[in-house]
Amino acid sequence: MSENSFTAEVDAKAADSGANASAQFRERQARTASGGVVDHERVSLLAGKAIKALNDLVIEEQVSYEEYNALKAWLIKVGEDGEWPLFLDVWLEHSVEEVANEDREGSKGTIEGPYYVTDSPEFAWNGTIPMRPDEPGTPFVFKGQVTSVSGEPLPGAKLELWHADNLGFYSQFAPGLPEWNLRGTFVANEAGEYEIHTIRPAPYQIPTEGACGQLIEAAGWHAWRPAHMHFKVHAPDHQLITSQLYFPGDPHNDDDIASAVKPELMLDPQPNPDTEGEMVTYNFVLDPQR
Ligand code: MBD
Ligand code: FE
Repeated sequence: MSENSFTAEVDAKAADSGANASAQFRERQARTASGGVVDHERVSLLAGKAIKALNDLVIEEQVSYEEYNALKAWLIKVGEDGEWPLFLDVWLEHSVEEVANEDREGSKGTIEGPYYVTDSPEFAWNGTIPMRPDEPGTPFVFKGQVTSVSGEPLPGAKLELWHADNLGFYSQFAPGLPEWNLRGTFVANEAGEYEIHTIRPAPYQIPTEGACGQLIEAAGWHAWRPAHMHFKVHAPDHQLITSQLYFPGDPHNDDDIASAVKPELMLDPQPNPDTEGEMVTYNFVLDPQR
């Protein structure tokens, strides 16, 4: 394969991710009980404040018609590219997560991002996440225990894990990957333990050719999230935790474009003494339902 056709393939994959994220979100939202209904008073308060904040900004910064029309064109393109989930999860979700988890004890959480899919294939407490036979990347063993804040183990806790491949692509969003590649649900054993075999994900770059990429380039920002693995951990009578874990030494741990890195979420991988690759222990502590 020539260098150019490789670039074209990568771009084509990136271009599809936004549209897929919008379609997936729409479906999931339709399945929720409330259908996403917010009461009139909150809509009036929040929409009113948001509109006022933007008007204040226009006056304060003396926004020109040229700038206003550039904004209009860009907002239209965000929708056309299906990049509203990407835009919102990168630049807003971290504050929503902060508010939502203010009072929680136990492990820290962070944002979900645009690439979660429900109902991934289920496995026992120790197993290999679905991957291609020749999946590129450093083999990575992730083990630990789920406990309650009281210290009591939580047998049968479920860990949903999803992450990008060695090129930074997510299955079901970038085309050409098996449906459940690098996505799985693992059920902790009697002691609340799990041991999951996977590969180390690559850093994630916001697609450059979509509206979000266009904004990043126009502003002269960088487009990177550090390499990360996503988790949802649940156990009966406990609060669900949505989290991401990161790898020391990643150049973007300190300037994640999605502002989702926290010191508590840094892994400490070590060479695996038993086989090729690395291993790490990370425990999840869940807050009881209140
Ligand atoms: C990702 O992989 C991600 O986790 C977030 C939050 C935003 C964009 C891509
Ligand atoms: Fe991600």
